Amino acid sequence: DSKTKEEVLDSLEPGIQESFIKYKVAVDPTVKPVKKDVLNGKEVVVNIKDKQINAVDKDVRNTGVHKVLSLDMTQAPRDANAIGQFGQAAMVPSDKEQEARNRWNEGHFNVYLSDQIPVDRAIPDTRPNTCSESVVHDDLPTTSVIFCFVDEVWSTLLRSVHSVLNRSPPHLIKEIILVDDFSTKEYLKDHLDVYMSQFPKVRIVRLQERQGLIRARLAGATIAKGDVLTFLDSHIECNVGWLEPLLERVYMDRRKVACPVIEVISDKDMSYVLVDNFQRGVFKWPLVFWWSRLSEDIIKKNHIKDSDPIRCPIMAGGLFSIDKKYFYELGSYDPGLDVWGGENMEISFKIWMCGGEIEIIPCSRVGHIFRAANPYKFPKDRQKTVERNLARVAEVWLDEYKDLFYGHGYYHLLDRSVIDIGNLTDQIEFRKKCKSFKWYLDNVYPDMVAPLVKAEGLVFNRGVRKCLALQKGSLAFERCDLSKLSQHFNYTWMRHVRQKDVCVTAQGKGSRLAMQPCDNTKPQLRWLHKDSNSALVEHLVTELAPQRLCLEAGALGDSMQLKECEPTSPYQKWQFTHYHTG
Ligand code: UD2
Ligand code: MN
Repeated sequence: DSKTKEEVLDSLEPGIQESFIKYKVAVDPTVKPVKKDVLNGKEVVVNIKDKQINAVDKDVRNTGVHKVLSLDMTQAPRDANAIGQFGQAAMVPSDKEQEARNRWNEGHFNVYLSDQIPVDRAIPDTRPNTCSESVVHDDLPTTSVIFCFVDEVWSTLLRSVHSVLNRSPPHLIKEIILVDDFSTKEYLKDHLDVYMSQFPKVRIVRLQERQGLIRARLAGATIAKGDVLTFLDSHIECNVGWLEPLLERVYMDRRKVACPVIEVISDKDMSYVLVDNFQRGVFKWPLVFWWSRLSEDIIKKNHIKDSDPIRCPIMAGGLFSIDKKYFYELGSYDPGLDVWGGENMEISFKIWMCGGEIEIIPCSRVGHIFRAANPYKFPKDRQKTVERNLARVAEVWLDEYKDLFYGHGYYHLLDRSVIDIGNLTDQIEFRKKCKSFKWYLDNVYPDMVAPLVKAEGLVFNRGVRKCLALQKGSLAFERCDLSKLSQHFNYTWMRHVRQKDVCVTAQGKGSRLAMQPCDNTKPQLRWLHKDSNSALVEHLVTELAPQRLCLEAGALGDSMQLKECEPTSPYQKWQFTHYHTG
């Protein structure tokens, strides 16, 4: 019985687009052994140039592999007329608009519509066509699916759980663990237990105080019995065949961490929206998660198919499968991260730098409601919480590159009397086993621009047409000479004008310049210097110097001091030899 997917879909009753079908093939003719390789201790046959892409265990090939065409397991016919059915956009009737508006804040999406849509609605199968060629092993590991939530909307929580139950092969689901991170909503108490008691695989864990998503995930992981941990947000819908391709990657190599493509469930009309292929998760400074599409050049040059796994420098955070033992070998998450944010950076750097890989698997797709705001309260200030988490990650993982993090608007985090980032001893100890951040940039995210300094070289003054030089510990002007190291300065992310470990400093108007040991926490050592065009060094506004002052060369070229800024004065224009953009 090997019908094509199209034939199967054609034969279905109207109104049922999905049904449980699994294709078994004795030997898949599309898999052509090319070379033998040893992956993870197993001998495998690799059928495509790159072993990353598709490998099938030799023995399993002979005994039978199956195509990932496991469609929806729900056999019951669906109400084709229900709103939002098949992932279509739903509309709020005009007499319900006020109600819909009122309920928006319960989840920061259209909660009214979500409640009208069947909890087991069908959604379009958005997998690339080439996914029907891919095969998975018959003996995949089992997984524990972990949802943690705080005050999640009832209908979205249920839809998330149903989508896992309905669209995953039962033998691969060890259990579904719901970790309630101290929700306050009544319906999440007794009701949830009663509702979920019809599904023996669902376990509910209740935290006795608010832990935040990081420690809530850890609480779920601790009790998980599956071979693999699969973390999901609590407002998602897993698409057909989502699980097998993730587990396949972990099976191929237990250090692979597999993420589905995250598709969009519209917060406004709840429609299921297909996303663009070839997206990677990356970061921008200061550690902001970002999507970046592979360039057409790279896709062409490497003959990347739309179903090929994509190496991913940073995971979005919410949805991934990881071998349970490997998760603990990695030291799991830093448990000192609070509530929300930064843990995706932490685990991503950790995975890559300590010997693993993160991949986005295009044949696995999960919809997620992206919300414009967090629908739950932060126990402390939201911004401070996230900044503190990021500072912990930067301190542990970024090495000398942490200046780029702080230098993108986070100078205030350097003052530890203002922000206590907590103890990092364990994290720093673990990190010693891993590769450097420079290695990560060079090998995992080479298109990232991360210059260690903003500008460097000679510091030329346009007025006196001379360069700064350090003579016996004090600053002077000299005829510019690139060969003289005493004329070389860096302009750093800390906004220091520095030579080795001494920094140019000034104390208020009219004061003479001096050199002081560099110290990242001292704001008075910072200078603002935009670029070579507006080339000008201004003293930062500080408590000592509330008015912004500019460094001016004396007309004779024998002195320099802080003066009121005059944007047109060439004596206040300073230019470094070389500027880095990034
Ligand atoms: C993204 C991730 C999210 C997480 C976050 C950074 C996706 C789709 N989502 O933001 O998983 O990595 O970035 O931290 O990649 N929750 C708790 N306790 C809390 C706060 C949240 O249990 O104190 C739950 C929440 O109910 C949800 C999950 O954690 O199920 C993620 O939170 P979110 O949906 O607000 O995060 P999101 O999607 O904005
Ligand atoms: Mn989310």
